[in-house]
Amino acid sequence: MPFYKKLLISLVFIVLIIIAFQLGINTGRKNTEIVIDKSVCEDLLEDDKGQDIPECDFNGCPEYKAIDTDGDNLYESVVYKRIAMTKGAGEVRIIDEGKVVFRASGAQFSYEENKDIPGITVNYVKEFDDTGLNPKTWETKKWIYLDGEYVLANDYEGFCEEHLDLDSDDETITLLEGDPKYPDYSFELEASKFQTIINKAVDSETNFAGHYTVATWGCGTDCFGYAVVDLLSGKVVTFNPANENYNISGLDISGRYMILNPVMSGQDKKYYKLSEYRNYSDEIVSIFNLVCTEKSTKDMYGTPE
Ligand SMILES: [Ca+2]
Ligand SMILES: [Ca+2]
Repeated sequence: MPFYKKLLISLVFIVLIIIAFQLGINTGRKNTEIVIDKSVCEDLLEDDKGQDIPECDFNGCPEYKAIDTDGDNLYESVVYKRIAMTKGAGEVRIIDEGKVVFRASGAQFSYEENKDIPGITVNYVKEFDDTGLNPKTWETKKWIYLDGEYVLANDYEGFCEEHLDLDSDDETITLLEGDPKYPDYSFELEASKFQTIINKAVDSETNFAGHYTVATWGCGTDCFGYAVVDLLSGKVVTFNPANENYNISGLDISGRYMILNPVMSGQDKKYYKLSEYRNYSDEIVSIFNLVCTEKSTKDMYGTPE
């Protein structure tokens, strides 16, 4: 038999083996297929916040990421685990100080860190077509960390007020006693351009969260910049030179929230919170975070006629 014929026969043989092998695997897979309970997609946050930390199994090993999902400047462990071989079913859990504090799962599941606010965003298939194989509709859910729990962000007006404790006097607030400290502008280079305005605000008195002052300046129509200064330490906690189409409200000496009100509907109304914690050297560290947003439905100047 000529060599090329032998080669051809061998090749055909190899191809047959591969096909047979593939068929075998597929049949095997069918038998071990895990059916995804689609109801988990409807209510992503399960009631039993089980303490189980995922382990390696038949579907693979968990993947860990360190992300600050609650805005406390410490990392939580975000664990992604494939929960079935089919339809890309996966689950994500947030583990904070050894406890599972959040779980979400679904088909074709993926997650990402929220870019603007502490929390997590998940994407998954909401519905499959009639064959049950092809995605028909997708859903994205943005969870934000608010007052100790992960809540689903909704864009209705009043959402933030519902979830934040805006009115009550905060007993953890320390009032400034004695003279305020001025910022050392050799460390606060950006803010140094506005030092005349900032120093004037430091002079005038504390207007925010007990021992802070918020200095503001204009930058055009419906535009303002601000700096938050800790009068105990002289530190500039945050500095933002220009916010276009916003004005400021909510500043209170006995409150920790600052609100940025949009001028136009469709913009986000933003709630910032000033929190404090003690670091390992027992120093007070101040953090100023965006903690809640909601879509504004009103134009500040009314709808143009
Ligand atoms: Ca954290
Ligand atoms: Ca934490």
